[in-house]
Amino acid sequence: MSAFGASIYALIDGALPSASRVSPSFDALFLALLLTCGTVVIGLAVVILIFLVRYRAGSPAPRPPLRIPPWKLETTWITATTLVFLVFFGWGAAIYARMAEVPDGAMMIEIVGRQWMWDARHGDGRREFAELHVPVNQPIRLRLTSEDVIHSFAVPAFRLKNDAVPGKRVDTWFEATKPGRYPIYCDQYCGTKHSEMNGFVVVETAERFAAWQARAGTGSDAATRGRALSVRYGCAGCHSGDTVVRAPRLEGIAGRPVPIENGQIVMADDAYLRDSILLPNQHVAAGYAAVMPSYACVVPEGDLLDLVAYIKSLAQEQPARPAP
Ligand code: HEC
Ligand SMILES: [Cu+2]
Repeated sequence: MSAFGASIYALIDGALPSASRVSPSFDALFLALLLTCGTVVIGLAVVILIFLVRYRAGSPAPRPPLRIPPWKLETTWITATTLVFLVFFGWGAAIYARMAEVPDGAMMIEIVGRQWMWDARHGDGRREFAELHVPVNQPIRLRLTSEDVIHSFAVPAFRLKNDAVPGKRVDTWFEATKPGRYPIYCDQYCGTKHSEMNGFVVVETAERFAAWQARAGTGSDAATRGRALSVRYGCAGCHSGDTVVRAPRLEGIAGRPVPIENGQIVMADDAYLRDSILLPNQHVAAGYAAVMPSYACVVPEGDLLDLVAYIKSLAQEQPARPAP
């Protein structure tokens, strides 16, 4: 690269660094589209200008009749442009597929969008607000959701942008390739302080990330918070066994098959636990009355993650479920 080319590149990289595994291929496509469209726009403008002057009314330029049949001309340009755009379509689809497929072994981080902050929860229960520490060269699976309205988690340096939708969990991923601090934005207008819903992804080397983990402590982990919440929301009142209401014990159900009302057996995975809290009448546990209230508009998304973590932490305990 020439010195001039290198400095142009440095300027662009300074304004918008390219710091993820997919960003070079994303940028190559973007540049190719820009060059193709730019060439067409400038080429057309030049031709229009030349024709304007050369064939102005009363100019002596010769105007011979067309020698090729018009249908040939039309078929040629329609075929040529279609082919060019099909190439871009295929190229874009290949990159999209790569961006949509989370690689195996990715580290899972849950992101909850909320008016107006980003709340990140690491696998070990650590929580961060408006900052997200990740190790370099490690694929990260982000599970996005929202507590209130639609937000969009965007990190331009990673060419990453994905909506966080209430009631849905959407997976996306990135792999940072350069240590540094990269801005996070909310890219979906979400109310008064939308423009302040920012943060930073802090990409660190493996050693510095480990040091950060040690410094940040384990904090109060998700399961501990969930235990406190299960008292606050009154779950324990029904589910702790020694109560008037007959409710199944929650020990030892997570990750195991559980019988439900219509004789079916379902796997008590994250989605089942979640649905049991939000839509308890969807799968009623076999042998129990459908008396559990729905917590759909009561438990915010962040608390739901903690409650599910708490029930999962009871997975190893003896199933204390009385025979129905
Ligand atoms: C009024 C009593 C009551 C309260 C309060 C209550 N539950 Fe339940 N829960 C039940 C009953 C009864 C069932 C079994 C019937 C059903 O599946 O709807 C149940 C089922 C469940 C299940 C499915 C268990 C299985 O074996 O399939 C889960 C998980 C659960 N509750 C979690 C919670 C959480 C978390 C809370 C608090 C946010 C909560 N419950 C609050 C009564 C209650
Ligand atoms: Cu937002």
